[in-house]
Amino acid sequence: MEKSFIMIKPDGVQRGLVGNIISKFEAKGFTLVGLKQMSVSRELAEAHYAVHKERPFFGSLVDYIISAPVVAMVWEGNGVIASARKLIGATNPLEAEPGTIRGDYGITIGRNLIHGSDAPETAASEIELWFGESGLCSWEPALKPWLYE
Ligand code: DAT
Ligand code: MG
Repeated sequence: MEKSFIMIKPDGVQRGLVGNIISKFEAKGFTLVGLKQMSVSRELAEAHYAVHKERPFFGSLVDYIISAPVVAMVWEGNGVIASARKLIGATNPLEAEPGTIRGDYGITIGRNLIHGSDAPETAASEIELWFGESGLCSWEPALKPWLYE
């Protein structure tokens, strides 16, 4: 079953939006299989954003991610990677559609609330990076929304 790594960034936690954000994924019908609030080391933040290490915003991005706890999650379900990106909205919250998480709650790219994996390969490597040691809680919901299409 497809999985995506989703992280509520420090601004989402500081603003008390954890419940609202989790609700959107739950209500959509995806299955939560990993969840932890944690402080992030500089090493982990740099590894997570390694693809952006040559970009001018890399330093401030890493400083932001390690500035306060995040909520790291893994959500499971058919099509969850692309669907989560739609729920999250465009990278720049000013360009994100109303109804999306960034569109509803954000106004600046430097505080855009949430991360979501962008492809199956990145999802697999991000899940390994963030949950490799603690592992996931796989379970089968009694009600499976994806079977009722
Ligand atoms: P996304 O988080 O939508 O996958 P990304 O992978 O291109 O976006 O960039 C990772 C994060 O880096 C993004 O959530 C916010 C920050 N970022 C991206 N482009 C930026 C820019 N031009 N200026 C400042 N921060 C930026
Ligand atoms: Mg990205």
